[in-house]
Amino acid sequence: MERRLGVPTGRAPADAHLVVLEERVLAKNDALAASNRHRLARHGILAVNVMSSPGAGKTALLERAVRELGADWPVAVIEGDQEGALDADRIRASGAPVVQVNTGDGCHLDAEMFDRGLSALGAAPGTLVFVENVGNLVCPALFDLGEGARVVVMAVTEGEDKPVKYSRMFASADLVLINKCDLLPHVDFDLAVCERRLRLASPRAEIMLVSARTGEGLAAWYHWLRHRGGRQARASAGLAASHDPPLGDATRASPGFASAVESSTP
Ligand SMILES: Nc1nc2c(ncn2[C@@H]2O[C@H](COP(=O)(O)OP(=O)(O)OP(=O)(O)O)[C@@H](O)[C@H]2O)c(=O)[nH]1
Ligand SMILES: [Mg+2]
Repeated sequence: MERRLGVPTGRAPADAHLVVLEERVLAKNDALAASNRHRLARHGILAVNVMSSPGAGKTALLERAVRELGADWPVAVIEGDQEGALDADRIRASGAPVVQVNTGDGCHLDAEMFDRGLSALGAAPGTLVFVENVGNLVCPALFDLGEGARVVVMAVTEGEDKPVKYSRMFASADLVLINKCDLLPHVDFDLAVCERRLRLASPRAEIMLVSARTGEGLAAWYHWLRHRGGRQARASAGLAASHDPPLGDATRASPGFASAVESSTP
């Protein structure tokens, strides 16, 4: 795959203000993402890439999902942060196996980091794997990990303009969760305007209003996940996972396990 990147320069020719660079960097990522997707399908693992700006509530939503889905569906998490393991600690405390991937200078997870995270996680077939991407609404939109679903979280505290300003992120979503709805009475947020803008930015995404604090709307999000998980399981049923190498060291995938995968990105 080829993508084009417009880069402003100080010495553009008279007839152009942009030099168009043909970017093939992402081609390698896309090939590895396709391999990840195939591998996950063969193992009936649903991987959900959760993206948002910093603080929209990704970890809070995942903490609840671990507790509320984990009783009858194995849940594991790959945490992406530039540094530290605070979110991994929170997920571990909620009872799920977790791997922390630190991206260093990088502002997103890529397919190679996801691949390494999966191997370290050693998730059993049928597991629901959440990937909490690095908090920002720009770079993660560009990088396919090979996930089965992309979920974008936005909070009512961020304003209803985000789908317009970061349309690429919202266009890539299968589902948009509008979080912190418990704060609606206290903020200047026009839900109708936001939904109209979301519809334009991501016509195919489902939209759900939720609160990780009160639990409002979460049943619909869990229903959506179960539907996706069932679809993944049916798709993998005809594939012979037994001939695949295991996803990693499954003996390490016990609740509470955390490991750090350091990644250096250019
Ligand atoms: N009132 C309210 N607060 C929430 C809700 N969800 C999350 N928060 C709070 O928002 C803050 C940020 O939540 P996190 O879950 O850490 O956000 P995040 O998206 O994981 O942040 P990064 O990992 O830094 O990108 C915390 O103080 C949460 O308690 C919610 O639904 N309602
Ligand atoms: Mg977080």
